[in-house]
Amino acid sequence: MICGRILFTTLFILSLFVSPTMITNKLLRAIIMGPPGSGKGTISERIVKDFPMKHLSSGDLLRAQMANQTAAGIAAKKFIEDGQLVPDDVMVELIGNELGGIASQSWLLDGFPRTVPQAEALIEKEPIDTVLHLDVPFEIIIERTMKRRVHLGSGRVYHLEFNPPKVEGKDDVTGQPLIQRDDDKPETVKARLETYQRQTQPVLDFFSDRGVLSVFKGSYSNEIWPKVHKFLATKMKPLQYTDYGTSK
Ligand code: G5P
Ligand code: MG
Repeated sequence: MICGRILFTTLFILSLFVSPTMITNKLLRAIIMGPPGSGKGTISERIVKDFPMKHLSSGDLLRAQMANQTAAGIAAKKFIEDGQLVPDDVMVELIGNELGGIASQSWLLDGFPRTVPQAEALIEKEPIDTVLHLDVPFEIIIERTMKRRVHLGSGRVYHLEFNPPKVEGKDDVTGQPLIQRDDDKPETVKARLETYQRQTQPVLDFFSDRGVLSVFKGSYSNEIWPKVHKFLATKMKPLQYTDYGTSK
């Protein structure tokens, strides 16, 4: 009886030190989807600034593997340069390994899964809570990707007009050089859009059938961003809200 009281009192005192964030923030398993150049990287950078989540981009991961000339990077190079998808077995293993390393955190997967077999392999291992679909018209994408610049080390993404670096050609955080992606040539972007229609759009139906798909329609990231923030805030407690204005 006395032991029970001591235990109860101890638990009560401990509970006073647990913040509401710790109680309400269950781990969130989220995916962001959308055509090439739709703003997945841009919106993901914003999400991880305002929500306690880890961003994992399959494209950034592949570009790092190519730069380091790993076996996966060498296998992937030809497919990426042709605007085709890297084989499912390579991707499932690569992403599976990475997810293993961040299992204790909430995460946001960008660029994976991109085929129905990848989606099936993922949900066998991970329950997916929510899938954000950036539904951006194809017409505006080619111009966007031509003016894109990226920082290879971090995956930070810029645009010569929409989101220019503070110093031309240099990453804002590290000062290292920015590069233009090899697969951002207009003909490769066209091939990537076709690949998306053929192989990735069925993944949207896959998640819609499972009741976890939310669609965010719009032509500009600044138009889409407040809606994404509002939606995610219903799933987990935000750290803040960053306003990026209304520029297009
Ligand atoms: P990636 O790297 O996943 P994609 O094709 O899915 O490549 P991408 O090109 O990275 O997607 P994004 O992330 O959707 O596009 O868009 P972004 O970078 O944020 O924005 C594009 C540009 O537009 C930027 O310059 C940004 O600043 C600008 N921008 C954003 N919003 C606005 C706006 O409102 N206005 C304006 N004016 N500009 C804006 O995959 C690459 C390749 O890797 C392989 C495939 O070969 C793929 O093609 N791959 C896989 N293969 C098989 N399976 C997988 N799961 C694979 N994942 C990757
Ligand atoms: Mg991207």
